[in-house]
Amino acid sequence: MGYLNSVLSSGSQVYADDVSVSGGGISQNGKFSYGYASSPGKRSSMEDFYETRIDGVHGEIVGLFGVFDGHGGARAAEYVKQNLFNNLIGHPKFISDTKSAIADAYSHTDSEFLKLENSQNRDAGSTASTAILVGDRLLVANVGDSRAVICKGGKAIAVSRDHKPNQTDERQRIEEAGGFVIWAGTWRVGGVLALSRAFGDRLLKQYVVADPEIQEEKIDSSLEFLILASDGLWDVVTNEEAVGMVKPIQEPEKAATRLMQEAYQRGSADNITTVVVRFLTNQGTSSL
Ligand SMILES: *[C@@H]1O[C@H](CO)[C@@H](O)[C@H](O)[C@H]1NC(C)=O
Ligand SMILES: CC(=O)N[C@H]1CO[C@H](CO)[C@@H](O)[C@@H]1O
Repeated sequence: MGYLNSVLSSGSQVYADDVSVSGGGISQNGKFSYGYASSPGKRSSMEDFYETRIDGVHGEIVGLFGVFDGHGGARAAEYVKQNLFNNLIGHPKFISDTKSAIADAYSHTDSEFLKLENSQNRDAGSTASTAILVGDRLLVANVGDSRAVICKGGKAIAVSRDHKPNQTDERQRIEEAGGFVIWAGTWRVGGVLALSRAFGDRLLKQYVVADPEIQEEKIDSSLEFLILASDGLWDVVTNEEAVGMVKPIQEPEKAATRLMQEAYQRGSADNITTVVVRFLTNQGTSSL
């Protein structure tokens, strides 16, 4: 009995390590480094996706980072990963009016995905939490509850809002569109979905919109790093705890892995995906 227990428990540890992935890199201009870690957690199928990308757009180096947490299957999250940033980079106003380009790219990606879903009579959905770095601007956009948190001036600050159906303005928007929010284990749109905004969700689309909320931060020496993560992290780790764990770890891949492992050890039963971006703008210049 004792032997079997110890084999089983060490087995589940190994399992987490076996299937988890991590990686990272640094921008060519040395302005930021990034890392990611992703694990399907204690269940067996993976519905979290992420994208980390550095690209040149009209001569500017741009960073694009995203976490996409699927529900009702992995299709929506995978589709958004594959298409959202291409649609955004290809937008004619990407540099001149980045915020409206982001809103357009979200809406265009959602309608293209819904066309596929309609034709196949399917109904998957996904959150998206994205961070775009252009020049000295950080633009964070999201639908759903994959939260973005920054460390600025040493403090943890959420730079996205979780889109939950029982938030007063979200509930009002849903009810004005003819929908309803009821308690079914948690607050749910139409008694079904525990998110008030998402990609996909064809059958609830009138209420569950893909309009992102966008927040902007200046990238200056007070901005240390950014964390994007699926609720597999945020269900068991507070914003302050996450920032405290990342702070002493210079290498973003190690920091992202540390967050993922902590969530796993605290028993998170969900897919866990974390992305950490460290801003290097003024590193090493403080002594000049
Ligand atoms: C929404 O419901 C959750 C419980 O599911 C609760 O913790 C939270 O405070 C509620 N938020 C609002 C704005 O009512
Ligand atoms: C391995 C794992 O936890 N998979 C889960 C990922 O998330 C989706 C939706 O929350 C679940 O249905 C999977 O079981």
